[in-house]
Amino acid sequence: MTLRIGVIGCGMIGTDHIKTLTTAVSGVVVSAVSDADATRASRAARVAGGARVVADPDELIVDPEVDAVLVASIEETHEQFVVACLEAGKPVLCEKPLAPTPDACLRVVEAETARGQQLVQVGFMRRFDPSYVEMKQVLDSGRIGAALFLHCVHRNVDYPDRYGSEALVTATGVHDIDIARWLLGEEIVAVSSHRPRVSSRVRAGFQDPQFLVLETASGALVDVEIFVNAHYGYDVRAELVGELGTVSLMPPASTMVRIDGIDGQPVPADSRPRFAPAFRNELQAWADAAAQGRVVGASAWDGYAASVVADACLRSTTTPAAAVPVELVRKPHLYTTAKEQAA
Ligand code: ISE
Repeated sequence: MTLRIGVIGCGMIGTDHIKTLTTAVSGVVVSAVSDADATRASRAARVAGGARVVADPDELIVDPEVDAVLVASIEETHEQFVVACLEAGKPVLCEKPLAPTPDACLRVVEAETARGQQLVQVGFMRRFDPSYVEMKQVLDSGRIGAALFLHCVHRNVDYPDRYGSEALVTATGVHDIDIARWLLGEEIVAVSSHRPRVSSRVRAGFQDPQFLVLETASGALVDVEIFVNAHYGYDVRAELVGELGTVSLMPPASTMVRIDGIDGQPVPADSRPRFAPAFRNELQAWADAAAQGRVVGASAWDGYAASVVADACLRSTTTPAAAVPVELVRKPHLYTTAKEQAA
């Protein structure tokens, strides 16, 4: 059976997903697209090889020729579209963040819990990146012992003007928050957020860089440098330090350039080349699971938990040097693992 996918939001990431679904994912077709901008929607429909343009996203969700929905519109619209997908009983992959606030994320969790069936996957694509997957395998194998530290670096070349300083945490650092929870397999219980000297290259009033310290339930520490006007390239790094050894990410590179006395690897300009395998694997895994009525990857609960941690980081900037506790609601049974149920 071919899974017919409807895509809401045809900006950079939505169109990139359409291209990947159309050229590199098996068993799917993008059957319908929708965007507030009709020109963008038509362009995306052509990328899909001739998808139907549906002007009203709510109509796309209930369209009988749409089996599953990918939401890549602006984050303020995510809750509304994801809840509509739940009401229509359709699997949905929602770009990160699940919604702009913890309360909005919790409403999605509650809507899904009330339905009693998981349909929501959140687009935390790093969970499908081969280098992070290997890092988790090394940790889970026990070879480096228990995790003590996770050091993360998240640098962008530049940043859209529409984003304020909070977005460094809620839209960018949220990837590192999710990957820390996933890699270490536990919740973050306290955070502190630091606002160091601002780069002189950024617009007035914009806080870049920022630095987060997250503490896990077992006491491991995660630090995250977020710097979104790093100019030289898109650079994501991580080193996991265990009791017996460490494991670091090796960003994919296919060439080594030697010129003018320098030996080096090119650095990509944004996340698309760096995480191309992750996006492809994520979309394939989502489509395969959706076709079987399952959800893989980050759940609505994960989207909610990441948002609560991000929100605590934002609150911590108003109380410098004091750790702010992270308080989650009780995890619904729907999201608990067999290990958690046995405990
Ligand atoms: C951006 O907000 C994203 O969502 C991308 O996935 C991420 O890789 C990038 O660094 C963020 O700034």
